[in-house]
Amino acid sequence: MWNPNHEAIDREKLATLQFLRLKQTLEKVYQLVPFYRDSFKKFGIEPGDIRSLHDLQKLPFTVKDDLRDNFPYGLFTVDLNEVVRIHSSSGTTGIPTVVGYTKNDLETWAELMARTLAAGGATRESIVHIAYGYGLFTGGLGVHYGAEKIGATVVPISGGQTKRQVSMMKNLGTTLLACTPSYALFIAETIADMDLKPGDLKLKSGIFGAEPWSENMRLVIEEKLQIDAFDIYGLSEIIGPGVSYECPAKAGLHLSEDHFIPEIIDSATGEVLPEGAEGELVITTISKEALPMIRYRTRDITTLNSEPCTCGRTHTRMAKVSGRTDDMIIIRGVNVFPSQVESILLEMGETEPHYQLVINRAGSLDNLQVLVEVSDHMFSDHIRGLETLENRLRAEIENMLGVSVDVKLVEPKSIPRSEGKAQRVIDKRNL
Ligand code: DLL
Repeated sequence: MWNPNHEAIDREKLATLQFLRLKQTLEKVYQLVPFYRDSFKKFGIEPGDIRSLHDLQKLPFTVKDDLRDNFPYGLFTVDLNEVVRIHSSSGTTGIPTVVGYTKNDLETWAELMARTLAAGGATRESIVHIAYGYGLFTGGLGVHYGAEKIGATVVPISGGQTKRQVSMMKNLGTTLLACTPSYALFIAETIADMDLKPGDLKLKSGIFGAEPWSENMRLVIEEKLQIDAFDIYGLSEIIGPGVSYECPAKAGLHLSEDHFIPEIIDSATGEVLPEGAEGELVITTISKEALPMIRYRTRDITTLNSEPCTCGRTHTRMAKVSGRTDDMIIIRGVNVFPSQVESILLEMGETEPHYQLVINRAGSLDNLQVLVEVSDHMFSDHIRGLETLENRLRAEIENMLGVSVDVKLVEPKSIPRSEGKAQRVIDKRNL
């Protein structure tokens, strides 16, 4: 554990610390950010009305559009002179959102990433290969500062040139890989293409995140790379990676509650749900200086569990994110998440772990097609076998999801590989 004093803090002490930090944050945003002052006033509330952690529920939510409306610096609580770093979130449409960090924010971020890396097996002896993108995306630099804080040896390679990445890992004796889970799969495939075996590398573990990946995908990555694979979660608006991370128990991601207060809400009504219920994760930051966020709606779907963990950390655990409220595909009234399809495909284990969902509209009916790759051997030898497999996959997916789908087995390597976040869904209805 990187910081037992905080990661294994007594939960009563934690609540006291959280309340203190929450009060300070609320006073600050109320005084310094017109947006917060106005939205609190609309709710008829002042920071002084928040008398317990439970009262947090009385405050209004903040959403991504609020950042866009106040672009670029409108929600900052400090003078720009105090801001030493800008990142930008990876949103695909409209005005981007920018986030800022003071010197202390960068220090907090490095601390949180040191916790994340240590939980994923990093020590001073580790050689950490960072294949998350460097730049405005928070993945590369976020992991970088945490790894340096631990004293590990950092290889800041960023994404791309995958064969070169493999050679570097082999030659440098890399022990820990940091990238998206989809890129980890691509790296595993490239290792095989180069006639190497996982055993030719010294990799021991990987910290993978920035996109949803199923439990079955973990097993595939662990098997193909012969490593221990850990899930790490975060979002730019809150700080970047480092919001929550898996420990060796791999029974949920510990969310650093000394810096963030999580809630789960019903995304349709906004109502706060009891512990254990699945819903949208909402986060309030309680230590951020440049850009505090009050009840930020992440759109990520998960559950919370504050029962003690076998690892000794006391911070609440969030379940692996199953998807985003805005990634949910509604096919003829049935809600489908790409990760559910992924889980079924990998569970059956007869295809390659590369897939894409394509949605078309024929007349007024939506049609979901699942493209999934098969092995070279299967594709060239067994036309009849392919049809039978397509039928079996279709039956299994339909049975689990309760909606009819088309399954199309496609040639090896025909689905684009990603170096960052994979594009799992192609929605042709809006084109
Ligand atoms: O993806 C930060 C990050 C970098 C996290 C590297 C982990 C590793 P954004 O680009 O702002 O930030 O995207 C945030 O990505 O709201 C989730 O929908 C998704 N996401 C991030 N981590 C996970 C994860 C970074 N472990 C958005 N599982 C979030 C599922 C994830 N989804």
